[in-house]
Amino acid sequence: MIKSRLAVDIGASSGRVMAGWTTGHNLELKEVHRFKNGATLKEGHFCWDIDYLYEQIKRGIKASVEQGLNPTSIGINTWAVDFVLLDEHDHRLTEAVSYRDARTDGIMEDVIDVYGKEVLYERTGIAFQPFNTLYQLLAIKRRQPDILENAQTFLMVPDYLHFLLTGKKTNEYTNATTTQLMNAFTKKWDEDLLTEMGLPTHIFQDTHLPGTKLSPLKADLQRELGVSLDVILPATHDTASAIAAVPEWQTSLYISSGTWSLIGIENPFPICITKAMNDNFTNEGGVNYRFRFLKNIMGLWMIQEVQRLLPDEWSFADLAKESQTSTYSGKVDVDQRRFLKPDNMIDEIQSACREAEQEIPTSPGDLAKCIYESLAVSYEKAIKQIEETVERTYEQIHIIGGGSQNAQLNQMLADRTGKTVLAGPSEATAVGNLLMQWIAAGEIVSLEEGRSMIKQSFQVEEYQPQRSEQRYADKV
Ligand code: LFR
Repeated sequence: MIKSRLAVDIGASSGRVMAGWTTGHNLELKEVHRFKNGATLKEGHFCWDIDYLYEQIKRGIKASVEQGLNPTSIGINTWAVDFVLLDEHDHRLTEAVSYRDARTDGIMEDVIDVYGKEVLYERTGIAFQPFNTLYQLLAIKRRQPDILENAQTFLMVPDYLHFLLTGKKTNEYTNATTTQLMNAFTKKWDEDLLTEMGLPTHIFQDTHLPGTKLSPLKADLQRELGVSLDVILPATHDTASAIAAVPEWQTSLYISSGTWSLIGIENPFPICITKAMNDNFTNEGGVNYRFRFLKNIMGLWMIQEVQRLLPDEWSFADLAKESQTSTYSGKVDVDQRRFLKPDNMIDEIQSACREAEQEIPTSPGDLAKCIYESLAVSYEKAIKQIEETVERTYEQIHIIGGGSQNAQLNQMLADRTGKTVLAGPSEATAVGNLLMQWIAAGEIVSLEEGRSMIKQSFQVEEYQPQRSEQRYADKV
């Protein structure tokens, strides 16, 4: 009889509940429920519908029971940085506002003016992104100080969903590091920093590591869902879970490819030198206290937005296919802030091309080609920065996540960099989430064992560079 564990993996555009189980040396995975996600405007702010997400999680649990998968534990991961604040009765004082909301506009710049970048980077190791939790909390402090005064509890999105399931409050470590409020060396909340920023220290919970058994489901939920499950903390930051599933951490660069492209390496310590700060690389906390030295690149968000705006229904596969025959050759700098939440992504790309006196992409194929090529240029630049910083070169790039299925982009990257590109598994985040549950339960002994089981259980496609003369050819 199968005994499974459930990974809830919620991304910016969709969520899924995946059941996983081990069979000897193999790992098995089955999708039991999939649902849409997205931020919508509520009283002038882009917010996630957290109650809807909670309902979808419950549906997924029910579906796994109905499908005879006998779930025994569950863990939730989502994107990073976003949170809710609770009052003394544990009622929400805030919506789960999206990191793409404009409430943080200008705040990071103000903080940098006052404190300088070095102080923050040397302590937290976290890259300067306008949407970091630090700036979101300061936005609340500036515009709604009463909310912060009444807040008793700070929970990040997966922490809050775990709280709804169990009644237990915790801040999971990997996600907490993305706030830019944790000290990368003590691996605890940086209370001095919080005080300097005028933020209350009492709202933060003790941090717990991935693999911690949080609690069984609340009794009323057990009755409602007809199952008793343990909640085991995975790496609740999706990128931390995804990278936990990359087998060759010492020999390979990785790209976690989804709404964002996260490109980097795994490291035993944070790299907080000036070059890394100037290149805007981050050092996010990973499983086993490893660090992800990586850069956020705008990612497939750009194509998701283009697809949403196109008058006809285009699948991502169709867009990729169409781009293959496109002769368009213009590129945009995808790392510009203008692409974070433009009113209209197609207009924004076209304006960027116009400003750079390039041909304007108009057809879906040209737009897709422009995005893929521009992403590949940005990947290549980030790879050079990593190799310069750590003073070594890497022979291969391992792409995981939904975007690893984009053969077009994978080949483009192999051709541009001259490196071998390995692609898959596309469900790395769910697998990494499950890995920490299996380790906590003693079904898998260590991260290393888990990673080698992943290697033999999931198919990985290989792309070899084909057009070497193109390497490092054009720059944006
Ligand atoms: C990817 C991700 C990135 C984070 C961004 C915003 O889904 O978690 O790691 O920088 O979303 O939270």
